[in-house]
Amino acid sequence: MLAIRPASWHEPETMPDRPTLSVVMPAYNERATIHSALRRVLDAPVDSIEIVVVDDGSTDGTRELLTRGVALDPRVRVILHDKNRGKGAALRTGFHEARGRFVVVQDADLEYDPSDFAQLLEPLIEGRADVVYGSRFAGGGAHRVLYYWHSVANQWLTTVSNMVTDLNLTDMETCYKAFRRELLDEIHLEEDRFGIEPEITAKVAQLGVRVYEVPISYHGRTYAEGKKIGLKDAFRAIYCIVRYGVPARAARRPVPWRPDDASAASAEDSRADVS
Ligand SMILES: Nc1nc2c(ncn2[C@@H]2O[C@H](COP(=O)(O)OP(=O)(O)OP(=O)(O)O)[C@@H](O)[C@H]2O)c(=O)[nH]1
Ligand SMILES: [Mg+2]
Repeated sequence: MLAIRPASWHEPETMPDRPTLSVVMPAYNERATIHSALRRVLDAPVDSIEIVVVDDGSTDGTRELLTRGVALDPRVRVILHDKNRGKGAALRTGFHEARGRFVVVQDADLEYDPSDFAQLLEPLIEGRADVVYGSRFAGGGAHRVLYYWHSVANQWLTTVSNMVTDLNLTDMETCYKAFRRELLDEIHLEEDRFGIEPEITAKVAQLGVRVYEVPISYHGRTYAEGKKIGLKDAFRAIYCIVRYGVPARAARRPVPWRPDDASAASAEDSRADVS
C-alpha cells in the first residue's frame, strides 16, 4: 500500500483544520468515471472536504488517471493497493486514513450522486444521528429503472439483515453510509469484499448507536457499463449477515443516552461548515 501524497496528512494531530467530511472512494477499474466522480464530490455543497481514494489494484488505467487532472487537487489523497483486495479491504484502508469529523463512502462509478451529501449529513450535523444510511428504496429522488430481480435481492437481503440486527432499514446494501469518525474506531472490520456491507451494519447495530436513513437518488449502471456485483456476492452477503449479525445481536449494547446540550453544541460547530 502506498500513499502518493502528502505524507504529513497521515497524522491527524498535525492537521489543526480537520475537514468536516472525509469521502472514502474505493476504486477498482473505474477509468471511465474516476475523474468525474472526484470532480462531483469536490463540487458537493460541503465547504471543508477531503477525498481519500483507494485504488484497489486497478489494471485499466485508473491508477494513471490518479496522477493527473482533478486527482492533483490538494483535497484529494490517493492510496494504492499493490493488488486487488476487494471493496471491504479498500474501505478499511480509507477509513484508517480519514481525518474528517464525518466519513462517507462514495463509490467511484457515480451510481450515487454527491449532491445528496447535504441530506445525508444533516442528521449527523444536527447531532441526532451517529450513522446515516442513504436509502434507494425510501422514496427519494430520481432513480434509473433497471434490473427487477436485482432490486428484489437487495430488499430481501435487507429484510434478512433486519431480522438479525433488529434495525428497520430499507437498504442495507447501500453505498451511502455516513458515520461520525470516532465511531469507526470502535468497529473492527474483517470482510475484504462486498460482505463488508452486512458486516458494517451488524457491527453498527451492536454498538446500539443512533441510526438514521434518508432517501437518495440512484443512477444504476448496466453490466455492459461495468456493473460487477453478482449472485455469488448475494450468497456471501447471507453468510455475512449470519456470521456477524448473530454474535453482534448477542453482544448488543443498549442505546446510549446523549444530553441535548452536547448535541446542540456540536451541531452549532458543524452547521457553519455545510451550506
Ligand atoms: N467490483 C469490485 N469493486 C471494487 C473492488 N475494490 C474496490 N471496488 C470499488 O467498490 C465500489 C463498488 O463496486 P461496484 O462493482 O460498483 O459494486 P456495487 O455498486 O455494489 O454493485 P454494482 O455497481 O451494482 O455492480 C466501486 O467504486 C468499485 O470500484 C473490487 O475488488 N471489486
Ligand atoms: Mg456500483
